[in-house]
Amino acid sequence: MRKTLSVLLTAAMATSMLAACGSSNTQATTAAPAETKAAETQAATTAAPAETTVAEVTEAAKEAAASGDTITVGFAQVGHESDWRTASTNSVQAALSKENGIDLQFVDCDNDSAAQLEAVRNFIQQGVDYIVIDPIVSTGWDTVLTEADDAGIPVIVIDRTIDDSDKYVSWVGSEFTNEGLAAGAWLKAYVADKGISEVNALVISGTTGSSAQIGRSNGFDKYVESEKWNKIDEQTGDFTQEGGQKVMESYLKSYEGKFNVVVCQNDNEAFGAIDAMKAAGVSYGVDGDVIVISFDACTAGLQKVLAGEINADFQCNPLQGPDCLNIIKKLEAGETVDQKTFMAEPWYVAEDKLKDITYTNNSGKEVTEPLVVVDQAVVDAAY
Ligand code: GZL
Repeated sequence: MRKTLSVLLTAAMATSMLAACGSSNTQATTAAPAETKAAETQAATTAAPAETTVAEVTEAAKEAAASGDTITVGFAQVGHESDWRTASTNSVQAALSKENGIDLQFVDCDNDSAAQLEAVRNFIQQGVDYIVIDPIVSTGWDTVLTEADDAGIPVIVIDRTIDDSDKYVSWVGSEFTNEGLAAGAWLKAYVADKGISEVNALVISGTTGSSAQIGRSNGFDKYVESEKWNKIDEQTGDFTQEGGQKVMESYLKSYEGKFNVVVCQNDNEAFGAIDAMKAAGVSYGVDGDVIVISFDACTAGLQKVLAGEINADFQCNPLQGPDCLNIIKKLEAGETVDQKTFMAEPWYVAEDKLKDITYTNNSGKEVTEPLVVVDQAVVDAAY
């Protein structure tokens, strides 16, 4: 609120001057209506700068006076493409709340990288105190992060990574390559235990160029190479259920009867792939012909693991809200913050056969990690 008030005052003066000479309408347009509940409760604003009225400025001044030191945070969220994303949005909005002294400006960028860059530029123009970004893709960021840096606005990155700039104060998220490596290590142990000699795998990948897609693909591919598995095809389902279904329908046309594993890079893609296999009469899961591997381990995903429809689900933890708040509070107190924070993420399986997996992780360290057999209590505790 500190910066926003001064910007509002400036904008109000600019608007009244423009009005005097017949300015064009700078009315804000709102982002694509967010499908997530949480996003609906928070007015989603977007790229176009809002038209500021004197009344708004007075209101802001009144609010700022009443609320003392409210911190304004601009959050450019990927979109609303998955159950995981809903949990991520809910987590950030619950933590960066008015009760916690935060005025959150939320923008649902609807999986559109250009809109996300524009949203960040608007936050800079508004003069927010902090910017939080979950980057749709991992490149194309250095210019706008330089602009935020020049404006003295700290940037916090959550979930996915930005790989072509280091102009942000902290990142909290997942080691996506380890997720892919763990999936490969589990599949190696699982087919050995089942006496399956051949792996003919199809991959439905996430949003192309997102660090989640890059990491999961790279990690799993290490096992494709080392175990000499046959990876028949890899196409993007864009982390959506519709995408997963469409890609699996296409795969069934081309490869029915020729594959025994499908790797879906998130649960929503797995739901779509399962619907397509069910419609085609192809059996899948614990008692089926096709082993189903998924990522995220959201509640609905773990329900399908419990039902034996998904054989293994590698969690990706979306609950970065509290970390975001903690980082902002530390920065406000002039404390240093960790540059990188990795989320803890369990690996879930349908069958009580393998106790753990051992693999060399992305840091080159050999690790042994437990496999959690899903029961109703595990589902009930999911995010
Ligand atoms: C991963 C996250 C991915 C999830 C998908 O951290 O960015 O995006 O795996 C989500 O469900 O859409």
